[in-house]
Amino acid sequence: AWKKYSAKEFTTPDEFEQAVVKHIETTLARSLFNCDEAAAYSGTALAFRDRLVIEWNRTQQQQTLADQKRVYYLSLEFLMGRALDNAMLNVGMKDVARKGLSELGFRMEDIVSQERDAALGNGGLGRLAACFLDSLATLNYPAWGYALRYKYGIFRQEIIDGYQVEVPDYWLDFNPWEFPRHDVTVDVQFYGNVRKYMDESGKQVSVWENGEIVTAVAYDAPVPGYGTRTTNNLRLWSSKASHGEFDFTKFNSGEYEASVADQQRAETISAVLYPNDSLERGKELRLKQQYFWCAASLYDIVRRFKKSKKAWKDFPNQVAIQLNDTHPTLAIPELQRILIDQEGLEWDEAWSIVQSTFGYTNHTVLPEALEKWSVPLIQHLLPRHLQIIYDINLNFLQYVERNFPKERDMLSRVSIIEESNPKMVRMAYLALIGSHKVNGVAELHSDLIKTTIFKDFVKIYGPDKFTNVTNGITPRRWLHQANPRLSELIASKLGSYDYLRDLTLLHKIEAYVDDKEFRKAFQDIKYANKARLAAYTLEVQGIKVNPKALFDIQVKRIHEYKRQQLNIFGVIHRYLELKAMSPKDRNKVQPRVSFFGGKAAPGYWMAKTVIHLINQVSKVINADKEIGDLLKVVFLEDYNVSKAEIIIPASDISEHISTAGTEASGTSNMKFVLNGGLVIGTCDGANIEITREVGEDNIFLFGNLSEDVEDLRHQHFYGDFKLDPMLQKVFDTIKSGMFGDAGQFSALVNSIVEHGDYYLVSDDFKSYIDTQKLIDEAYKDQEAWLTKTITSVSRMGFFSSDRCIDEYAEMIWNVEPLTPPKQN
Ligand code: 26Q
Repeated sequence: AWKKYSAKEFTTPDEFEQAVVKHIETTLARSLFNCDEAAAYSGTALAFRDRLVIEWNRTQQQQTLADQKRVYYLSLEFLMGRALDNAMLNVGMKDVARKGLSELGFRMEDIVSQERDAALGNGGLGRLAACFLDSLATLNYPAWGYALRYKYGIFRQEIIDGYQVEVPDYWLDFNPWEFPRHDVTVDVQFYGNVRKYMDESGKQVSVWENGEIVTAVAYDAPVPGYGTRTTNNLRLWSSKASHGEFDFTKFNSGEYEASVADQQRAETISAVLYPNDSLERGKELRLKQQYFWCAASLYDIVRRFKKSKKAWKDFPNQVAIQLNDTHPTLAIPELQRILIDQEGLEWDEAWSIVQSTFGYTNHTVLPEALEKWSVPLIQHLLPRHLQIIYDINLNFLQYVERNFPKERDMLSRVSIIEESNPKMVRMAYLALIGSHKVNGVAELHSDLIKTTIFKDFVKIYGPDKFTNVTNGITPRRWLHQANPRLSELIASKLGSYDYLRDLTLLHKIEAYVDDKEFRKAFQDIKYANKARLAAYTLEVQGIKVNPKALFDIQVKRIHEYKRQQLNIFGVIHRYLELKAMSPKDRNKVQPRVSFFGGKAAPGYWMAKTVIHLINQVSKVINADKEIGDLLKVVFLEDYNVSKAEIIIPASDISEHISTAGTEASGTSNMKFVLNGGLVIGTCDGANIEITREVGEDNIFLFGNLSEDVEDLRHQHFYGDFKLDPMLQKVFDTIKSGMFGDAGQFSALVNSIVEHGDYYLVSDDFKSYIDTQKLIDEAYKDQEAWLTKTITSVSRMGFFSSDRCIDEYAEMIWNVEPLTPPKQN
């Protein structure tokens, strides 16, 4: 019999060093004589990987034997960031490694920062999926993530002459965290035709045939939980030609080039993450990605279920599949297809299994962001699925007709098929109809989907199909890792790090809000974090900022609805006011640094214009000797997860200023407050629940309310539009050419002045400026400010993604945790 392998685990710095050296010399076949930081990173990662893998295998085996319901989180995006720091935290040997590395002559921070981000996502939705994986493992839920193994993650952003330039992000050079499973493959079909025939029993059978086959290869990555042995799996699919390297028939007949071309076409499917770009919508390759990933994942899930030899009606008791937005909606017709075409179930039985299996999370109410695919494209790429979608729609519309016979015009409104030219498949409707629960991601957002985009469906299915799960963030990465000193301070008062597993325990630090020593320590930490960001800003942007100034930060994807333009117009207004002051008055002004960061989708011109304006304004203001440290403007290039870990702990105030009703939740708002920063924000998304938790006195809210937005937009078009006079001055300044050729910014200015100011920048401008003044005043009273921040941190327990995952488990998935055995 085989002996069970037991990794010789390091427990001392010495043993750790041995493990590192072993990996450098044998796994990497490198000499120790030129061991640089990259090699030290590799050795360290591999040493920790060894320890993860043992628990990973154990967890998978336990989950297989336990035979209980599992969660499958289908997301085209997982914005994981770096893995080593997280692995060290969860394995619990970071201090040992720190000592060992130091004996080898390295600083931990330098080694950790050698790792490239796994940037397989655009922004909030992708990072949410990553936080969820962390919480699922930490809470011992048997859960898998499924996504694509993009060769290129989200592009890297460079700023050249003030303009964004996109650079490809090839991240797979050295990735110790993934394990290729060349034996786990799925053949996925595209194109072809559907043949119908009667079988012996007289039953109609459909066969999808003559298609083109692409093979999906599984790559797995371990997802360790914090303070538990549970290590879940993230499975990424990579595409390759179905015949392997070459089609030998083609190769032998001299069509060498054709055979290589086939191979490249197949590999293109998983080549690149799509940026969230309206110009890229509707591209065939994106639809191919979606189906490729859904088909491979479902095949894998079904294969696992079939091993249990259970009856099909048990499928929803074994499997919960969560759809992260509409991107995986094709999983619905795909499961229906598997059940009726391949497993021979009747339509109704299959459909009830499908509906019980899926849950759908919506992340937007913006109509232009709702996914639609043209019927001809689906017909061409997935002919059988189109038939099934039509049958789903027919059944659904018949149901609606029976139950609402008097509301004939509702039928066209709720139809999955939009009767446009060409016809379009409305993916959100298909996702909703094929799921048993639909959730929004913050209270306001969940209310809004019921009264706007899904209004008719509330009538059809009743309100219980709809629910809210307010987003959350993992305190492991967003407090402990990003802000180790604050984490340590909190632990010193609470007596342990238990609060990292139960964030509601944070409320106990409110008792220290008047404790002199605690306050001093808290303030020192904030200052050190600001100094760290200042050093970073000098190093990479070449801009010197004073850490004593008020740090005002807005970092997120650049989008008109998020209103970075409101922020930069506010900065220009501030500059004009400073310039108009006497030197004596200027001396009383609160110095401020306005930080911006975020990527614009490559084809989103207005967003790119906003970036350009920020950089032009930054150039002018930062060079103004008269203004000096009173105002600095910084655009932080290439905002990503690992940069967020430096930026977020350094804020005094952060901006979450979307037009009310447009930001589904926001999650960085939670991260900033948890790290001792305050928020200026609109009554939108999770800002509202943050206010409920921290108290109105501890947040700076401004602007029009969501219920007034429609009327205001109407007035802009049919009343006369009156531009805010302060904003008028800002526009006059831009037009004067102060920030370079004004023509470059005319589209941005005109979107407000001429084209109806859809995002209400002018309506909210005064309220925004007034609130910024309040902030300047409040910041002058440093003691009162500190009290606000400490109080806020202590009240943020609700926003842990652990709470969020428990709500999904209870209300949507009906799954239980699987506790690992005590260490043997
Ligand atoms: C769609 C079609 C083609 C190509 C790309 C896309 C695409 C990609 C990404 C569409 C949307 C996204 C990402 C959306 C997103 O990040 N939404 C955010 O989700 C967060 C988590 O729930 C919320 O906090 C934010 O409010 C929401 O904007």
